[in-house]
Amino acid sequence: MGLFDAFKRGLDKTRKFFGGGFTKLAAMTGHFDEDQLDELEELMVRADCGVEASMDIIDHVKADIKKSGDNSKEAVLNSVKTRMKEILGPKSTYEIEEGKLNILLLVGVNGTGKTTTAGKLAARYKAEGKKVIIAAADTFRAAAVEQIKAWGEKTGTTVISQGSDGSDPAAVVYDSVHAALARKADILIVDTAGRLHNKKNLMDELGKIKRIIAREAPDSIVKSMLIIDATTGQNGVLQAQSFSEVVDLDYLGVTKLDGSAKGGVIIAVAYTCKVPVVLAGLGEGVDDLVDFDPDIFVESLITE
Ligand SMILES: Nc1nc2c(ncn2[C@@H]2O[C@H](COP(=O)(O)OP(=O)(O)O)[C@@H](O)[C@H]2O)c(=O)[nH]1
Ligand SMILES: [Mg+2]
Repeated sequence: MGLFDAFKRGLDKTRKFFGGGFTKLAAMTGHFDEDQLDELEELMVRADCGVEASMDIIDHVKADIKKSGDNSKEAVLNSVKTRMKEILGPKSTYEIEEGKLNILLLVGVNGTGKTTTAGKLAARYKAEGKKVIIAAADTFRAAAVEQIKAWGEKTGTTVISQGSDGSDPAAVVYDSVHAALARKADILIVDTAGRLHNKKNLMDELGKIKRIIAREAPDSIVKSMLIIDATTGQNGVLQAQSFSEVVDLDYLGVTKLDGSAKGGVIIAVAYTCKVPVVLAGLGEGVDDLVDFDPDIFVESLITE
């Protein structure tokens, strides 16, 4: 299945919501006057594109109409798409550097899909012939270590863990970094805990992990990726804001686009937080992970 079809299938619910509303609006008169543009803005807010981004998009649509005098459905669709693509920015991809140890820290609140994404990424890199190690650094929940171990078995990936009884995540990272160096791994994926009661706690924990990495593997390439659950809508935007205050985020990954009518949240996140979305989770299976592509996303979100 091509990327376009994968997105299209994954974004089915959002597209039906969006496309259905859009068609209904246009069907009234075949074009968009002031009232219908207001309704379009409301529709985008309801698809979780965020109030500010939706207003921005409609402002651009209005400016385009003023310039061209064309307020047909096609013209408005095109303006919306163009502005959405501008907001999302150019395509950006997480790529590992050859000949180095690449360390990817997956962060985010509980249940967003960090562990699942770690498993999917492990499978992806294994398929490319890379040496992959996973650090089971979520030591807060008993089930968490078992869950990541299951992904390790499924994908044939070594998982470094120390048990699930509140042992120190930083110690797991220490062991994992050494295992990765000894085995000349290409990538170490660190599955962290989401449940850290407050910002200071989170900052301390991630700070400690980063210091250990800098000390034990100074030549490694370290990146942080925040995982957001699309079904949580605007909550995801708040998470992106608060995590970017405490962690230097390099990338965003958005999961559960398949189960959500709130795929528009990607627009809201991109508008408020200047970190590129690089991964999209489109299901629970090992292959349900794609590199995010803004053009394809927008084209599959808004189709006639
Ligand atoms: N439908 C769907 N479910 C997902 C996706 N990613 C994760 N999940 C599910 O979301 C739940 C929480 O995922 P998990 O990886 O444990 O989240 P974590 O707490 O951040 O590690 C699990 O039931 C996953 O199977 C996705 O892209 N689509
Ligand atoms: Mg987890």
